[in-house]
Amino acid sequence: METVPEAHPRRKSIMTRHALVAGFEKGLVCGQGLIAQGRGEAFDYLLGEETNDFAKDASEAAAAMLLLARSPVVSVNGNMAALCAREIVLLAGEVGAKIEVNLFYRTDERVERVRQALSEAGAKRVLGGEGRGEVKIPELFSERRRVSRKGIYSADVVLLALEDGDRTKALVRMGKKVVAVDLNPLSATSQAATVTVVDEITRAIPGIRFAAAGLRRANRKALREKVRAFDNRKTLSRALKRIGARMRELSGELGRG
Ligand code: PTJ
Repeated sequence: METVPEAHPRRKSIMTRHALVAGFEKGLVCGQGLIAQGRGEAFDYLLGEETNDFAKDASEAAAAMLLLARSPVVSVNGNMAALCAREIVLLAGEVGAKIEVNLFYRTDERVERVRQALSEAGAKRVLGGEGRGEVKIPELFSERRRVSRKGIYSADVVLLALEDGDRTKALVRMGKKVVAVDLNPLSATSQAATVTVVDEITRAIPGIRFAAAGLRRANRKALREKVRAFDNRKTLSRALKRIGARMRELSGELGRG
């Protein structure tokens, strides 16, 4: 893999691209996943390429929700596995969640690659792609409808990222709570989720884990209060306001030139 000088101003972003392209070459990431990352980068740029306060607040609510859950599941796709497999395993361990592979562009081979990446990152058990153990989510027509009976199907809280929106809506209709990580506050996923962490996935997953570690000693009443006080509409509105403020900031800089 090409190296990027330590001092390069866009090093982090370039390294992330390298990780995705390497994942693509290994058959982990699909071609469309590379396009999805490009859209994410554009929003990340507008959001200042940092974890904003609204994302920190959402991570706290997400952590509380996962800790309160009876059967939490982290749903993993190709991009997530290529960018943060190890962090996903650590988060699942912190909140006692199962890990399940669920792909939009599903092939048996790619399910296997994602399972393998998660196992190599330390996952003891990975659900998804088990054939007879799978069931279909009602009213969902993409390949994402095939889920594990012991995982997403029976979960009460599902954490997902880089989604197309339909599945989030279907999961919410099934009575589940959905924690979504999505850099686009306007996406159907962001709008339909119970808690949306508007942040880049490689920052968001460790962010939720740190929040969960900080809440480990909190009692259930305090966790419930944290979840109750959270308002996803307001969070998305704060994200949009941040984009607006940053546009004004950047256009002011141009105006001074
Ligand atoms: O399940 P797979 O592996 O077959 O891949 C499915 C993809 C990712 C191709 C599919 O779900 C897709 O097309 O997603 P979309 O509709 O492009 O949505 C991706 C969303 O994630 C967009 O709102 C992006 O802004 C956002 N996004 C992209 N990259 C990141 C991100 N959010 C957080 N971190 C990122 N790195």
